[in-house]
Amino acid sequence: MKIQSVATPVHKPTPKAKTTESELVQDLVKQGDVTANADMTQLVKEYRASLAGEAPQQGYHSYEEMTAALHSLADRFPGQAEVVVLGQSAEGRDILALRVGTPDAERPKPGIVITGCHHAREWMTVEVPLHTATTMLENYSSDPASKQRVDNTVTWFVPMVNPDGYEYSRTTNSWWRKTRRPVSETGCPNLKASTGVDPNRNYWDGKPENFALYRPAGDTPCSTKDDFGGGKTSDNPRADTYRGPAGGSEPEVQAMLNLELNPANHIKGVLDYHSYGEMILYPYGSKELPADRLEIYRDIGSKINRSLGDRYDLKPSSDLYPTSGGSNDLHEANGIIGLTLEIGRSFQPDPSQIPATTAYITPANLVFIDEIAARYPQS
Ligand code: 0X9
Ligand code: ZN
Repeated sequence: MKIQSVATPVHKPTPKAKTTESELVQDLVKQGDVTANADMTQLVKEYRASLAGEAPQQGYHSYEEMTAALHSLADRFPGQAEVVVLGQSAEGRDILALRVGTPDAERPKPGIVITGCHHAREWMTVEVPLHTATTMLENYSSDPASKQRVDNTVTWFVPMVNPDGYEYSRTTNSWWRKTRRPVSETGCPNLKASTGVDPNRNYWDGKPENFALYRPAGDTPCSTKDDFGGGKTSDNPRADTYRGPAGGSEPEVQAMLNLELNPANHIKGVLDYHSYGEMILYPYGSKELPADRLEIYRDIGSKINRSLGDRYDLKPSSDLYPTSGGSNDLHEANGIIGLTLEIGRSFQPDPSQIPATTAYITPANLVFIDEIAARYPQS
């Protein structure tokens, strides 16, 4: 008997005619995908796989698998962890946090947020928060330092801030960066509708005094000619760095700000994972940090860097490239320590790299938690 293979239908974008290494590099440069510390060979390999619809999705958690992993941790450690729904994405997926540690309304513990996957294609950034949460909980009863962290802080792990974009990147176009909301109302007659907003350009807390962090002076609405950072924050809905039709317009950003700025949560630090570039970035992306704050960021940042073998570059976000509407700018403006870690040297390393990468990065999270706990002890 002949056994017929039943292949799962997968979407394959039409491969481009141009396939030489140098043409792919040119594409990547033109698209703004080549930044500091790129592993060009690996990046080109990933891009080529993306164009052929062959990105290595097996091994990275899907949204469903990530959801199951968080619930499994909450079930295994009911006294220490709980799954919390922060809000819904544009396509209606729950944006999930695993809250590790028990809040104490009488004597508030410092709140910490560790986020991954604002940007859809940055797959490893989902794995890092998941792995750190797992490690902290699994070591709870054997390692006094783990127990102390879990007991004395409340850490919210949000592995997938942008679940719609992530699933689209995993299944359809692995190079996708933004969210997936259809933006039909751009608010600008001259700008055509498109899909998706860059969530790391959309942050604004609704406070007039912080509006310039979303749209700096001189950047005119509906004009792409004066886009902040030379286009790295754009009013063009088709751009990969589209800031959205208004500050804080996107449900994913609203979900995060509702968590982070709610006084009841006592959030003192946010560590936001991105890829790639082996960098530790501190605010601002859109202006300069005052000296007293700079000192704190340099101190925490260098301790994180030590935990990474001093391999990372510690610098202001604006040194990478200036942007507005970035998460950390709004954290800093609200008195929260906000750092970005750009991990790795490409977007989608082979899944065989996941265990080594997450093990290497997890100490950075533990140092961050310890630093926040030391600076803002339980009151
Ligand atoms: O552009 C971003 O949002 C981040 N880089 S990424 O390649 N992951 O997209 C950098 C965020 C840090 N902020 C600024 N550079 N302003
Ligand atoms: Zn990113």
